[in-house]
Amino acid sequence: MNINEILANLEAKHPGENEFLQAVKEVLLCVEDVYNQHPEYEKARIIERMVEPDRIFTFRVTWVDDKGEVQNNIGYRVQFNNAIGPYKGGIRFHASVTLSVLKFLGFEQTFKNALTTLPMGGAKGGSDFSPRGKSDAEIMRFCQAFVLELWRNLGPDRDVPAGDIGVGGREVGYMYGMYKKLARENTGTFTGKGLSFGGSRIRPEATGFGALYFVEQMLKDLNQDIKDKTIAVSGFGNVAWGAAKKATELGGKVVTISGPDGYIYDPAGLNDEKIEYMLELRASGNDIVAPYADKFPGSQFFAGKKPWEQKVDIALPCATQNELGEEDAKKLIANNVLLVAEVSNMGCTAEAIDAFISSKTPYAPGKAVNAGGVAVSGLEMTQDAEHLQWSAQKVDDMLHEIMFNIHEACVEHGREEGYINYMKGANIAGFLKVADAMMAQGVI
Ligand code: 2IT
Repeated sequence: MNINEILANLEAKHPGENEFLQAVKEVLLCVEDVYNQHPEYEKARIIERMVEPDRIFTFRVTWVDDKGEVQNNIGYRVQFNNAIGPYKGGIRFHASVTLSVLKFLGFEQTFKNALTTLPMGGAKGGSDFSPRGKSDAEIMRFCQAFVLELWRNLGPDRDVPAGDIGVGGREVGYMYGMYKKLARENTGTFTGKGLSFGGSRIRPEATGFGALYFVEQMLKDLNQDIKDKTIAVSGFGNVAWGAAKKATELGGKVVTISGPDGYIYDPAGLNDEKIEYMLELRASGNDIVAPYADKFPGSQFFAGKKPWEQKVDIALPCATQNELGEEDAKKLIANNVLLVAEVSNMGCTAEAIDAFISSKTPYAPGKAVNAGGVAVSGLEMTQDAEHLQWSAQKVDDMLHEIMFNIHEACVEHGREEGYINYMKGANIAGFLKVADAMMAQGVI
């Protein structure tokens, strides 16, 4: 079957799963030529096997809120592919979570994890539970109810969850606590844990830090560096925080952050105090950035708008999927943006990516740029397995090396006449590794 037939079949089988179909289409169009050069892949139906998750768990999560009312949510874990290693990927708690979203994330995770060079398969999970406005006790009860249902399918060599949108250190702590109580073992099994119980140094920073190490390499490809470059960051969560922190440390000037309510433009650029304030905004649980403008004079809040309308050198989507559309891309291109590096998963729509590529604007996809997060999760698994905790320096050095290697793989497979197509490079490199591992393990 050719790629178009496979896509048509998938669409017929999973109608309306738009995010999932979008993620699959991007990968398949990138790998089409390589796939056609390998008739053995077609014979083994590798792509048809790769685009269907190994299994999906769907379950009801029932919990009691602070008023004593019974609440119901839906929980999921999509174990997508374990050809390379145990299932690995985050848990997302957000009102927008659907099976389509988690399938797209699990699919992306499979290739991302392959790119890290570490032995990890791909998975994703979550719930439509919204942490917005919930008390700490409600969050804890929800996390416990979620794990009570899921725990038998997890394990240090089976499936290792972590955080994602709406799931940070606090939630991982509550989920791991419940897991440990039920499993009667202390073997890791979640990453992003606290430092006093098996967590890794640099894990909270890793997604953002790794993204900036990747951006440094992209700038090198352009014979540029980050000093004094203006940078638009979207979001204000863990990923945006880490990206802003490292970008600022390296001499870049981060001039925006954003939330569901709009964005902040701060022409003076973020500094340590403002970056710390991002954590406060997040801890408030209100999911808004507007208060920043009251706290820091000289900055401005634009209600209901996205940061991409500002003229900047570098754009770093750090919030969520499809947060940067075609019109946003056109504005960035008209403002001569130097490069766009997706730190959120599938942050750009397919139309936005087409606009970047056709204007030869360097664009790198989330599965390469944000892989530092899961890479340090992989290092956390290693530390747990050897019952040791490494220094921040050691973890950061390994993160550097991993991001350097991911960039090299993207360039190796994505070099075109006068342009590096990082998207194509990332997808081909990830695909080949997963495909070869599947081929070697027979028809299973
Ligand atoms: O999208 C991602 O790579 C994550 N949310 C992190 C996954 C992980 O297992 O650390």
